[in-house]
Amino acid sequence: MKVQVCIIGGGPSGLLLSQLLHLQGIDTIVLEKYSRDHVLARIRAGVLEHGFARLMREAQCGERMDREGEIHKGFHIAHDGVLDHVDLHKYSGGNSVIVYGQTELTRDLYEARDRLGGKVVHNVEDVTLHDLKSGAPFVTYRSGDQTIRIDCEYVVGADGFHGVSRKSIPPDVLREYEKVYPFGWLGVLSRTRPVSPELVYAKHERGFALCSLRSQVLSRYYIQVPLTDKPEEWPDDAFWAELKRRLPEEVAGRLITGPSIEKSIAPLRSFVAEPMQYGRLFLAGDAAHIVPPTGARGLNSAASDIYYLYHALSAHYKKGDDTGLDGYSQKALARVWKAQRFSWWMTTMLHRFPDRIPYDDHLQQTELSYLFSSETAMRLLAENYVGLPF
Ligand code: RFL
Ligand code: PHB
Repeated sequence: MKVQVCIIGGGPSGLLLSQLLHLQGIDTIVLEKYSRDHVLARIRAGVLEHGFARLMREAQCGERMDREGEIHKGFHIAHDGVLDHVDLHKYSGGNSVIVYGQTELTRDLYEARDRLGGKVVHNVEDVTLHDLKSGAPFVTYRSGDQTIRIDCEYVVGADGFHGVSRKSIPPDVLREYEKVYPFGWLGVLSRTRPVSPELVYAKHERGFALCSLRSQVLSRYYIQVPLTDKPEEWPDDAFWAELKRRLPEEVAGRLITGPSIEKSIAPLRSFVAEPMQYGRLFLAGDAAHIVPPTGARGLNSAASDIYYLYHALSAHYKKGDDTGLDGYSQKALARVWKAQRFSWWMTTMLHRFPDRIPYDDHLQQTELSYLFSSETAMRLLAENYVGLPF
C-alpha cells in the first residue's frame, strides 16, 4: 500500500493529525498497536487549552466537546491551611480552559475518522520504520502471520513514550533529557458529584492531592503516593480517607465518596528527545516529550506539535514550501521546553519530596505566598496554564 503520510500511533496526536490532513486532501494511514476499546479504556488528561479546542473544531471534531465540555475560568490551590483562587480569565486576558476527558476526545476523533473513511489499522504488531533518510521511506508491520508494507513520503511517530518511532532514530543523533520524580499519582474515577465546580490542587504535608472532574456526575481525584505503592494496596475507603486528610476542611467536608470505577498509578516524569525530526520521520506528542501531569500540559503540548506538523505538511503538499518541515523540530521544541518548565515548577511547588530539607519547605511556602501576593506572578501562572500561543 502507498500513502503520503504514515502515522504510527492512534492516540489523540495521531488521530488528530490524520483528520486534519485528510481535510486538506492529504492521504494518511494510522497504525495502532492496540484495539480501539483498549485505547478508549485509558483514563488520562482532563484539561484542554483553548488552542487545542480550536484545533479540534478545525478538525470538525469539536461539536460534543463544545456541548459537553465545561469551560473553567479558574482553579484553586489549597496550601498551608488556606484555599486560594487562581482567576485564569482575569490574569490571562480573558482566556479559559475546557474540562473534557481525553477518552471522550479520542472517541470523537475515532468517530470523525470513521465518518470520512479514514484508514486506521488496529492491533498492528512489530511496526518497523525503514529508510527514513531516503526520499522513499516505508513502514512494515505484522498482522497475524502476514507482513504488510506501507510505502510513504513521510512518517509521523505519534506512538507515545513507549513507542518504536523515537527508538528508530540512531542513538548518536538523539539527545534525551530526563528527570524522574520520586513519587507517582494514584488516580480514582468515581461516578460521584465533584467536590468543587473548579479544580482544587492541594499541597499538604502528607503529599499532593488533586480534585478534578469529567462532568457534574463524574469525578477524578489523585493523591501523591510512593512509587512502590500498587493500586490494589489502596482499597477505596483508604483512598477517600487519605484524600480527605490532604484537603482543607471546607473542601473535605463536602466530598462525596463512592465506588471507584478506575484506579491506577502513573509515575511522574519529565522527558524531552531532541531533535524531533530524523530524515523523513517527525516525532509528535508523548513520543518526543513527557511532563508530569501537575500543570495539565501533556496532551496540550502534543496539540501544538500537531498544529505545526499539520501546517508544515499542508504547505509542502499545497505549495511545495518546505520551510515548516525544515523548522519543525526547532519550533516545536521551543514550546515544548516552556511546557517542561511550567510543569516542573508546578510539580516542585506542590509536592512533598522525600529528600527535602527544611530550606526546601521554606522555598515552597515562599513560592506560594509570593504567587498569591503578586499580580505579575499570577499572570505568569495564568498565561502558562491556559496555554502559550502556538
Ligand atoms: P498516547 O496517548 O500515548 O498515544 C500513543 C498511541 O500509540 C500507540 N502505540 C503504538 N502504535 C503502533 N506501534 C507501536 N509500536 C506503538 N506503541 C504505542 C499506543 O497504543 C497509543 O494509542 O500519546 P499522544 O497521542 O501523543 O497523546 C499524549 C497524551 O496521551 C498525554 O500527553 C496526556 O494524557 C498527558 N496527561 C495530561 N495532559 C494534558 O494536557 N492535560 C491533563 O490534564 C493531563 N492529565 C495526563 C494527565 C497523563 C496522565 N497519565 C496517565 C500519564 C493525567 C494522567 C494521570
Ligand atoms: C485530570 O482531570 O485528569 C487532570 C486535571 C488536571 C491536571 C492533571 C490531570 O493537572
